[in-house]
Amino acid sequence: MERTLIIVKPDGVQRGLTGEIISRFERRGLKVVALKMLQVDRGLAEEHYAVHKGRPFYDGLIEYIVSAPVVVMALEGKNAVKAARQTIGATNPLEAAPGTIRGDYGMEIGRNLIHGSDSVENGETELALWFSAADYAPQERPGSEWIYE
Ligand code: D4T
Repeated sequence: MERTLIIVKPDGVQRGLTGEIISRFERRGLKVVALKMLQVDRGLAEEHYAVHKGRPFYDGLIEYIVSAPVVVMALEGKNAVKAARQTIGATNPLEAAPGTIRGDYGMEIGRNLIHGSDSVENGETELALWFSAADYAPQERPGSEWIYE
């Protein structure tokens, strides 16, 4: 089983889309194993987006992430990283397929509603940044044989 980090960004929370977003992952078969709401401080935002430092959109991206609370979660499942990225859609909502979260709810790259880890390795690093071991509530769920063969 893999884990991936998902952040419902400030626009997603303020637009009341948190429940809709979580339920899309749940209905697909991904399991929420950690979940919290927080106001992100600048240090955490800068660490999370360190790879983008120096790019023209970086300052705006940091301002956006610290502008209002986010909801952050760890999702678990087989190929969770790939499955979650597919459910999220392309980075630019105008290029995201209809049926994806960004394709259904987004209009601009700078308000793209949600973050999902882009590789297993980055997922592990990001999860360690946002959650500690005590935040996890791993569970066995009945019926997983109807999601995975
Ligand atoms: P995140 O990291 O938010 O899940 O987005 P992606 O993984 O899909 O895309 P990314 O890392 O390339 O970009 C991170 C974040 O920066 C914003 N962004 C990106 C932006 O505002 N303008 C841009 O030109 C790019 C490339 C959107 C997502």
